[in-house]
Amino acid sequence: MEDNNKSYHNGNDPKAEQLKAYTSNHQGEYLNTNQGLKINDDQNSLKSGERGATLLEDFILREKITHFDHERIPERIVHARGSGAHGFFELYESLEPYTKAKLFTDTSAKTPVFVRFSTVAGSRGSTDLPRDVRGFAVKFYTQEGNYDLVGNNMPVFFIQDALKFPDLVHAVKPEPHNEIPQAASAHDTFWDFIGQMPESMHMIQWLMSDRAIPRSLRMMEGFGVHTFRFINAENKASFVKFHWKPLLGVHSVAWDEAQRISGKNSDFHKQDLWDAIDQGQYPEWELGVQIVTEEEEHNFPFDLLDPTKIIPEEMVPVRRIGKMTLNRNPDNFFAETEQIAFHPGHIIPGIDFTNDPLLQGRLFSYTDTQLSRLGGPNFHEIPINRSIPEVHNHQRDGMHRMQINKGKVAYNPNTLAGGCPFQAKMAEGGFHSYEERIDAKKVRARSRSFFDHFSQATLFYNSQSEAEKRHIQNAFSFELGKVMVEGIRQRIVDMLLEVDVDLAHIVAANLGLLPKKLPQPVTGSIPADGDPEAHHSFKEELPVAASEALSMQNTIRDIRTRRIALLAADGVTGEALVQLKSALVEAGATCKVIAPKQGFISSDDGELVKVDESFLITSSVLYDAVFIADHSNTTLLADCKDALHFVAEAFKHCKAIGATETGNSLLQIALPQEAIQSAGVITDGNTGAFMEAVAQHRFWEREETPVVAA
Ligand code: HDD
Repeated sequence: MEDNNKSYHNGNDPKAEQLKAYTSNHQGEYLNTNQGLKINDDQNSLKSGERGATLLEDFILREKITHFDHERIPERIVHARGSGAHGFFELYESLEPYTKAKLFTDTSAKTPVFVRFSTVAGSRGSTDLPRDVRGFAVKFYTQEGNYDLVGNNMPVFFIQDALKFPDLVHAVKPEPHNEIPQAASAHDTFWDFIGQMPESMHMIQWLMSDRAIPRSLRMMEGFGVHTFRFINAENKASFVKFHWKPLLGVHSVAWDEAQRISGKNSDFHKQDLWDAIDQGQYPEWELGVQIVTEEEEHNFPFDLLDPTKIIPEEMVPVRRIGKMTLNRNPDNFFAETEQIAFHPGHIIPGIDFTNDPLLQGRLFSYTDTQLSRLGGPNFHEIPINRSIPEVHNHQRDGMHRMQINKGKVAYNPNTLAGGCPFQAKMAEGGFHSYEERIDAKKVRARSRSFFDHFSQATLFYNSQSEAEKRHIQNAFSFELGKVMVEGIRQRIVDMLLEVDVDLAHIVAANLGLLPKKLPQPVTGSIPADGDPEAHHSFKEELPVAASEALSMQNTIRDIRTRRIALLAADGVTGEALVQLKSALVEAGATCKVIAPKQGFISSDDGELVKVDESFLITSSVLYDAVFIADHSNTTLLADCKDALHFVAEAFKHCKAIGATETGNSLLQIALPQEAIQSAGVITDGNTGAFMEAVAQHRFWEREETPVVAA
């Protein structure tokens, strides 16, 4: 029997090895048809005479056009727009007391992964920066088969039951009569649905927070969302929630900036991920778990099976058990990122499901969708989807079958093939569903323990910094401002009253409304059986008033991989520019020289300095910080309207700005005095202080400083 284990060690990447057999490179090869026939003219079709009609006989033309005509497959019904990368996962410590999954017990294995990040609502060709949830789907190619952790960058979900998923998606997608708006939740149907769905209020807080506009895919958290089960070798179960913690911290852009990025480079995140990996700045996340024993299941003032709830980290700490590194870009977007098929039902021994009704519905949906998206039941044979263990079963035939199964036996049990392939006992790695005791009536109902729709929404809001709260208020005001039907706006504002009174009043004031008390929810604890209020929401007292982990204010701050714009023109001080660049690059940042024109500028010492981008083709929103390089003569840059706009806009988006004494003349024109003196604006050319400011990410308090952005 094959040993799937050994190739995981000694730095080998069994998935990369497997994919090699399917990759091809045209270098030095002749052009030929799909039948292998060499082609000697790929410029002209076969005609009756040079000016004549094209002949049906031209099989080369027909083959090429036919293939082209069928190049597209349906995009994903949700999460259509995505970016992917290869990498690996390494375990810090064995979790043997909780799970028998080798992925989480074998600390010497390096498990290959493929990760696909996505937006949810937009089409495949939409922008990377809508206000939206981001998908965070990881396929682990383990020794025991594929394990998919198909999560999001937010730890909760809009709805509690999968039966509502098509309604949610129909509500958020462009409206069906006119297909407007693309990749946006700011429209009537979404908020109409949310207004009828108080269970969504916690998720809505996350969606209106800056988490919905990440600075980079590399700077967002990931969550498995549901509570899953770990099963150990003794078949004992515990509950587990999964977290991905980015080692560069969790950071977001400003909403005004997000909208501008969408215009300047709608592939901003895709490009950022690609470039980081290409330049060897490998994105990294630690995998964390919150483990709850079966005995502790009911110790919480919420239900572990309810996907609209987190377990606050103060109640169950996140234990960091390993690290994922993304170190290889795909060779081909379609073959890998587009054709990868995730499914929360792809699990391995040692991991199992819970009865979370959202998860239960997902277990049906994912395979089903691949059947139409990837065209049949053999999508597991597409190279990116293949497991490392070779597949041996009697599933046969179907569209696009690749495997050539030998012999005449396609059934089990059999004697003609010696009983092969054999069933594996548990001790041999066979999967065995957890024997959960179930003794219940068959009912179409929801547990009353799912009815607290507001307390965690309040917890989230209370945990935010002042700036984050302001962004949430503005996000609600923006989204509801785009809603045409006033009754829908009013309903949401009324619901917000149950989350936070100030929030409701601020948003209402921005919309010219007054929030009104809803008849529900009732405040108190879980209603008793037979209580007429039982189907209504209630609000539970939580033992935690605010949770540090929920605010991005408390995250890691790091200059590494930050993009710095160095504004320069003829007369730039060559020596100073070289020194500045090398200090920034040394610290792990990326620098680009931006000047009025592409090509070269000449420095004060007569040397030519290469320009990376002109103002025409770039924008401050594509950078984290800006430094006005030292010049012997500043008039050239200070006269440049684009340079002034660049600096004013960077200020507006609260970014670090640096300048030497000569750069100050530009600052004086671009910014009011109050702005020049504010935090994160370095006017004395101090490189260390500038780098410190870049690492801070943003100076949100500056949002209060008025600046007339060009
Ligand atoms: Fe889903 C795709 C995450 C609920 C049905 N989902 C999809 C992807 C992610 C998630 C990251 C993209 C995977 C990829 O990159 O290919 N979905 C979630 C999370 C959920 C969730 C975190 C709640 C906790 N999803 C959910 C429900 C259903 C679906 C309740 C249906 C009942 N999701 C799908 C789908 C998709 C999908 C229609 C579209 C494309 C695909 O599966 O492969 O089946």
